[in-house]
Amino acid sequence: MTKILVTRRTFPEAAVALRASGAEVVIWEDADAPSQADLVKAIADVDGLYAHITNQVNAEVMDAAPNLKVIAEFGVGYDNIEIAAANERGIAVCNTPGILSESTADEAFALLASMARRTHDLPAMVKRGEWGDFDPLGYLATDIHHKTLGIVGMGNIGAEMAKRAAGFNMNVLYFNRNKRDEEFGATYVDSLEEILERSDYISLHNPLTPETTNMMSTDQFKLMKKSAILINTTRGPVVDQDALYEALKSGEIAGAALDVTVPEPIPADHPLLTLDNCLIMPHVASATGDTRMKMAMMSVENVLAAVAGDWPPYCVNQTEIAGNARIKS
Ligand code: 8YV
Repeated sequence: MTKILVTRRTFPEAAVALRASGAEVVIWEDADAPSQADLVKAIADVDGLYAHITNQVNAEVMDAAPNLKVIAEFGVGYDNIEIAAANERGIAVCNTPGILSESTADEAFALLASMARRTHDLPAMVKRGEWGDFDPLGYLATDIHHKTLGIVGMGNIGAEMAKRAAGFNMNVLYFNRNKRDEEFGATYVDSLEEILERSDYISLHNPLTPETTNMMSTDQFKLMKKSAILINTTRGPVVDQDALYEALKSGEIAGAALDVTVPEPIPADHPLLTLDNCLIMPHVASATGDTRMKMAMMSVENVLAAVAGDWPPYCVNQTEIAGNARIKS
């Protein structure tokens, strides 16, 4: 009998759809993710894995599952999956592109607005009874309108961020590996250095790769304006956090809002959490009820197609495994 493993709890609708296929469906119902050892044990006779960011799906996990045909990631980023190992073994890897772009850009823009207009720190002062008595020079914020937003990585999420910024009358620049032809209302600049120098806000939207690991470090913070604010909703390791702490503490840049950190969860005693000019969220950019439901149903679609022997609709390595795919009988 076909077996599907879901590594975290999911929406009842997703569970029902999986079970309606007739497959045996095992859902990891604990509030906590399985440990790597638990995953290796649970995956032994599994055909389809519905995976989450909380586990590394590496060669060891794949080798524990000789029948595994598909890894369907709940999310657009799949840097927790060892793609080369999946390619070697002919295992399809899928993700959930497109549907979470708007929610993610909503959160990125909310973080930008929060840092700009100080909704991240002033409410705490009010709670302490520090109203400020309309001091004309007190509690000054930074404008959003007519400031320059630099978008690093112009994929679907970056494009949604550009649309939001246009609605706020911002000037929008973008830097991407390739200049894109579409009209984003954004101006292409051809180096990371230039976009860092020219922007009041930098929002990161590029995937985590060996090239983008620690892409933002001491030298990059030095290039940014001292008044600039960094927004990171992509992956924690894109930012060198030690360098960020120094840059925020010394005033090299004015602020940072991070949805993603290293590690996740960030420990409660992490130095970044001591800074008033740093806002940290618990990796929730896609976490609205509607979007998470769409992500779950897309993951179900991917896993069910593959265990039935069809190419899953959102396969990221179809070309790479075309010759040795396990989903073709
Ligand atoms: C999710 C994400 O929060 O899609 C991604 O790449 O990081 C987020 O949407 C994450 O995958 C939750 O499992």
